[in-house]
Amino acid sequence: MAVSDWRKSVVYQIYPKSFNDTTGSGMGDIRGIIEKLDYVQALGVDFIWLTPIYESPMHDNGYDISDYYKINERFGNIDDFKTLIQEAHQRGIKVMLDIVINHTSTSHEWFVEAQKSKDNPYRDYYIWRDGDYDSPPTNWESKFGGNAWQYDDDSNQYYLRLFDVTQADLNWENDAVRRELYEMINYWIDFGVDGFRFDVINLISKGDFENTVHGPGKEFYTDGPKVHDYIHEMNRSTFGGKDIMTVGEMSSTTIDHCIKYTKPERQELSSVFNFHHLKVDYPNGEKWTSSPYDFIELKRILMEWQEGMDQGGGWNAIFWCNHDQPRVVSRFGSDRTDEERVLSAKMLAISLHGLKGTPYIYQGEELGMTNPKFSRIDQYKDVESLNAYESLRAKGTASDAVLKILSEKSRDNSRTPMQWDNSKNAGFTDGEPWIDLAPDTSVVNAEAALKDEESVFYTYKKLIELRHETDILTYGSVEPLLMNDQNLFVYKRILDGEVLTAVANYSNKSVPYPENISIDGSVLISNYDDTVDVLRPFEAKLLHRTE
Ligand code: TEU
Repeated sequence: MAVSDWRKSVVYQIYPKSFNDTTGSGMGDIRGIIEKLDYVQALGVDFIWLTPIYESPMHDNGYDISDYYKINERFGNIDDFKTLIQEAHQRGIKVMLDIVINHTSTSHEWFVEAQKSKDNPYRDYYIWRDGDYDSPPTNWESKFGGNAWQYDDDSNQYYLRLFDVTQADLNWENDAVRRELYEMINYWIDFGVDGFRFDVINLISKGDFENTVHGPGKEFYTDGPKVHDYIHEMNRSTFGGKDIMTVGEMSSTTIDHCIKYTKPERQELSSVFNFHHLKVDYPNGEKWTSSPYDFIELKRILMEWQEGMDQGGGWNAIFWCNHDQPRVVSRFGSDRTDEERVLSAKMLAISLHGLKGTPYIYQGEELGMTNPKFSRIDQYKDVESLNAYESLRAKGTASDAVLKILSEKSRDNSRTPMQWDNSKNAGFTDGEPWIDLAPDTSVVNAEAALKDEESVFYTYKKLIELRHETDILTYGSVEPLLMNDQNLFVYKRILDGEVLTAVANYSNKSVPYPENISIDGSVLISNYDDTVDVLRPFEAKLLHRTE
């Protein structure tokens, strides 16, 4: 379906490697996505976002691109992608590509050339600094562990890599780099894509390279000095003024910067992802721990961003899950019993989709897919998880304890294959899946969900319909309520004499309705059939009234 305003769009994220395999390779492919477009259409979303499908050695599952113009042959070819766009468009679904331009793979020909010598014309496409072996230029840390500078024997210099050693950061100071990247983006616009997700785009402008005094160094490249100039220039040189929706992935950013990134008159991006609300189970900022999440803090951060962006004229992307995060039902809901799984998955959906911004649904979230609870290290494939395992073991943490942490925090929790039906490998592949499936495929699968009117799938479908039809969900302002309540997440949306109230009980017990505020109106959606005088375990609803 075509929505009149892009701000009413809902996006479905596809992780191609784990979506649907048509060749028996054990990895998903583009033809597999085409095969499932009817399913995506049945859900009712406006866009699909594909994580990177370009040529890549896959050290970071495609976020290490070796050729921006070629399709990864594991996923298919350019004709398959053309067909995917056509078939999606026929169903009223737009296609969003993932653009990774903070770094390239070290297998990219630019880097291969750059590494040949200090005077190679491509040398300056990347960021090089002098330094002897064992004394890197700064103490900046890689997001995947270790120092962010990688030593190059031949030249006795270091190149910067904020992620894996095979992901070299591009030098955005170099005009030629920016021109090449804009040309590539224009190629994909001409090809027919409708939107872009820009990977870690707020890290492209690096600041003070001399600084070695402080800790990990984030402050020297996050929302760096020229980042807004670069993004504005990219907008003007590529998608600006066209019918293209964009979202920037913003690492450790601030509300002030995100207002700037998304305020329409600044001509930068349509919307932003920020991750602050997904760090509420990182005590003292430490991800690699096993720890309950802080509910009050979750509400505080979500509401701070809702109000801040709203008042500043910015635009959020709203989401619980993606390919870097654990499954939300296992994280903020409950997968203890199937009843709790279904109730809490619906509750989380309702509670999030009442917010202001562009909603994103990560493949399988609409089924209430859970973390797989892997118990062995050889089940993990993700470079970040494997590095974390090594580093925690080296610090003396017992293997069982590390495995427990990974089972809660690893990015592989959301990368297990999509569960299509109750057959072998959940219908994902006829071959050997590249990663193990979650164990609950007989209960949690798309075929069963489509047949069951009470499934999580239909809650998502209804929420998408509401987003399209109900203006207050798109445009209404946001008012937080009961911020210190230990169980309830309640907020209001307000627009021209209309009030929408979202109420959600995040606990698995019944709790009384709050006394001091009125929670009333007609029920737009709920995960229970009726209303009683308490809020039952994981009960959630959106209520609408006219003042
Ligand atoms: O992620 C950026 C990023 O910093 C995180 O989400 C990261 O995965 C997390 O902090 C690890 O704890 C993007 C992509 O989404 C991710 O898959 C890539 O690995 C990364 O960029 C590098 O391109």
